Amino acid sequence: MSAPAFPELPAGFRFGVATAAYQVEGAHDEDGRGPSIWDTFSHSSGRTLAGATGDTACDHYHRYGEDIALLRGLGVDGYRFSIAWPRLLPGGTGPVNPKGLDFYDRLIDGLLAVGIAPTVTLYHWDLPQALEDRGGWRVRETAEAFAQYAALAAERYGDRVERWITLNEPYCSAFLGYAEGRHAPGAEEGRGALAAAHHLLVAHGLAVRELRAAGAQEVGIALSLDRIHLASALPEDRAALRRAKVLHNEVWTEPLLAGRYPVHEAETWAGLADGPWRLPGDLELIGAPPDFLGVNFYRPVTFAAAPHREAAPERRTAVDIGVTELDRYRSRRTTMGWPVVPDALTELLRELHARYPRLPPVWITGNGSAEDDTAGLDGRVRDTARIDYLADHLAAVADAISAGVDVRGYYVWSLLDDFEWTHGHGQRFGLVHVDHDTLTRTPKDSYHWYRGLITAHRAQAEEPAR
Ligand code: IFM
Repeated sequence: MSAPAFPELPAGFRFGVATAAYQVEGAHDEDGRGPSIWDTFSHSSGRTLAGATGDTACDHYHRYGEDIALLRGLGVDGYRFSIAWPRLLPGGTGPVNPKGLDFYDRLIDGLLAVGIAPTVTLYHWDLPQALEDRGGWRVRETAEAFAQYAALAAERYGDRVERWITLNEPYCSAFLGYAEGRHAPGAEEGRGALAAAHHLLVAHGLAVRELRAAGAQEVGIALSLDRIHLASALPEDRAALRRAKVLHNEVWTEPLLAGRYPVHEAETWAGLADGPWRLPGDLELIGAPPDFLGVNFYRPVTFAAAPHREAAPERRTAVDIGVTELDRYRSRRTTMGWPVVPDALTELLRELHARYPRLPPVWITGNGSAEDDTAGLDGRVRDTARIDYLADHLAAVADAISAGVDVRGYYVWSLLDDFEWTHGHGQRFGLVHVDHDTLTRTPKDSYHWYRGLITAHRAQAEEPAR
């Protein structure tokens, strides 16, 4: 079978890959790193598939040199990784860990030495446990601690980092972490999750200020935004769609991109707009225009109206919004069970462009698929399904660009088969296969395909116009 055609993207379009600290680094208690909420959570019984933890993950902390060589071989323009907050500040605030600072110096310098621009995420879910013990994202002090951490990172690495992402997918931190309890810290609250959402936004605003004061080049945020399809034209399904859009997207996009809180339905969203956690000036802080918006996209969803399941009004704010997810897609599914519908990415980008006149340049900061990757007898991993997924989603990005959306670049999720949160080692997103016993890395066919795409794109961009 021949590989899909390379999508046509503008000359300056940039290609990268992404990872996150807890998913790849390992070395969880080495060189002074403090514990994070994900250490605590993954070590608690029954939280992850087969009790997997990120203790070793891909051992990137020790093998970063090998991983930089893989990145170089791939030919990417940029590498997106996250800094583990508890590696720099083991207690969240207070004494700095010099060995932690040194690790990211080595990583950044190693990338620059082979011509790869670092994109740094400051927070990819690994909150220092000490801060969770003092209230976590429910309390404003955590946002203030984040600002200090951002200032430290900016001061140390700001001269070498091209792009800063304050938070990765705050939806997961707030709602999976504090409402559904599926992610660390595993809390099942209603209003606590809304407070967390707000404090995450405040943390972003404060960090933007610190990063800019330190002269950071480009500052933005990575949101997991959903393309939500309407279940039917019934008024109750339309209302359900609105509620889902608020919870999944607009809690973030409205304050960040339009300087307003989302319009909510009084009953389900009581407390969202007027929670006591909101202070005068917060909206201005959060709404300071970012240099770019990071969009993470994997699949569309359809929500229909459903009766509330929860008795307590407290839980009707962030957990039970009276919707149910419909399984209506006929497309292929990844091993995560996610339907593969690339057009939904074009639709999402066009929707953002239409809704927000102040939409900054967009980067696709996470997109990829988990597949059932097994090596053949010759050791080769023929992951054609992933190649199709990536080709089709890049074509969807090209369509959005043709429709007028300013998309500057794309990071594949992920470089490596890593620790996939509650799924442990049960899902493989990497362009590079990782044997979780030996930690041996084997580039898959998709790695070679992506390299070919990048090479062809560069050659075309450099061709003199005829
Ligand atoms: O692995 C995650 C990542 O940490 C955040 N975005 C989605 C990925 C796949 O689930």
